[in-house]
Amino acid sequence: MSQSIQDFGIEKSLSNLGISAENKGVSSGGKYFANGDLLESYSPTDGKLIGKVTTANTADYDQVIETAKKAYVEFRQIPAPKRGELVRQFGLKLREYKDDLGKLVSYEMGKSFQEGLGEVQEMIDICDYAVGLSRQLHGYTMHSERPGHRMYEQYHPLGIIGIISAFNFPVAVWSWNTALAWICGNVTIWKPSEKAPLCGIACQNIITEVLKENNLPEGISTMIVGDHVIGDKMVNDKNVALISFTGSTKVGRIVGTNVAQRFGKSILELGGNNAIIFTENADLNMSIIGAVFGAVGTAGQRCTSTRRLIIHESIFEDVKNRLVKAYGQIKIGNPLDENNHVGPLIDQQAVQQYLDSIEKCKKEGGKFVVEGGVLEGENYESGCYVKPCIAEVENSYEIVQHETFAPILYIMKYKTLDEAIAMQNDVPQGLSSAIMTTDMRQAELFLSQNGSDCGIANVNIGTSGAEIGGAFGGEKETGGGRESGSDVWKYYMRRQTNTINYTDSLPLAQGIKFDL
Ligand code: UN1
Repeated sequence: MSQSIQDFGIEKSLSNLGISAENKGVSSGGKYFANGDLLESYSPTDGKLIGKVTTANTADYDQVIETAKKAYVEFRQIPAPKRGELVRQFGLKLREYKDDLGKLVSYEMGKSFQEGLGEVQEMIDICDYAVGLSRQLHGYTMHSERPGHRMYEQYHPLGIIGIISAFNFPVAVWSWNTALAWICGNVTIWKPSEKAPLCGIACQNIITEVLKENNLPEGISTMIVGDHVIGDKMVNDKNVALISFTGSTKVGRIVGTNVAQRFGKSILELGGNNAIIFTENADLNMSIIGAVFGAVGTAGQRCTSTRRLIIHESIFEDVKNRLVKAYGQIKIGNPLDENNHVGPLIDQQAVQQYLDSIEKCKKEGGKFVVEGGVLEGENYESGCYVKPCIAEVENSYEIVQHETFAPILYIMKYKTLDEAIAMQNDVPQGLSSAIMTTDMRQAELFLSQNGSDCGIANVNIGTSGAEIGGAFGGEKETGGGRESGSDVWKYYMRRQTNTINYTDSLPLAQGIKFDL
């Protein structure tokens, strides 16, 4: 019996979040406006139109920049702990809207409701983190080589921070950037994914409430739904001090180059090709759960999704059989229904890429031990539901070197741990990695300078599901950026070194004499 989407309360959530059938996609200065083309947002869950959004044209963009510039002059003068208070209140509002926003994420993007809630939880966590940090934007003091001199460093805001985010984390990535950017005294301009624009409008509505309640200018947080023309404008605009871009390596290469060209700053979060090494000492019960969640969670559309399993030859058959059994139990369907593990891919284009990758893999010699395919019939009308699949491959296959945003898991054998680590590292991307082992020598080798070359390296945990407190990001073609925890806040500020002479003479550094 097919359940209608109303049974999951989506209409009510949309109305609570201020989403209408027709929406304006630009919010700045306390009002919504937009004069560009019309964008329609369809749900991959049931193929239905959720709402329409008028996107920005270039004149709208210019207006957004002007509003943001004005707001910045005001906002940077508010003390950091007071800016933290804004973020604290935002975190409280997110708790109120958690259920509604989690549901919208699930409906518009297709991840399971549980994962939608998890994403909003990441937003709440980064707010809590940023509130504490707003009293800890520490700089060093140093001993000067000159007598009667004091030397220290301080951090100032950068200005306007541009955030261009992807469909797969349609709300959390914005908040990782904004929560830190705001406590640091910056204002933000967000271009949400064109594949999840209503999530953008919902978030903007929530922060607008907080800004209004505190009588703060809305230019602190502006949003602009637009296509690549607007993206290009942001990237090439010297008014935008830092661009935080999440997306493909292909687009990230262009973004990084263009921002560098104008000496802007960038944070790039690009593709991953994440592997888990299963050693002969792995605790298989927990390892299988980690691998399966990593591979099929968010239908394989996380940057951190597990794409490769590198398995010791002595346990290869056992692991393969357990995986086949586990995949047999996966329920695919409406992500709002909590009985299902896996929802749809984002759209038909993603389905085509999934099918093309399977085809390529087969051509290169891949042997599918769990077959893929597109689900059809009742409950799958959107045409975006696909079967998570597993292929036995060689790491060197061209398709294995490539990130496909879909639930395709590649498995391969190794003999020695050195060989496994070399395979793990032998891809262009460097985001996340993991080893499953109960042997501390193996674990420590994996974490050493001779081990994983990724930004994230885990032991006895899968590749996805990183916590807010750590720096998130990766090396090589993943782009080198870091977001959220640790000392990542420094990316959003400019460092200034100050030397103060409190004597009545002017000794020069390096012992230089300059007498007049
Ligand atoms: C992403 O896929 O772009 O580690 C981010 C995770 C999440 C973030 C993923 N915390 O899986």
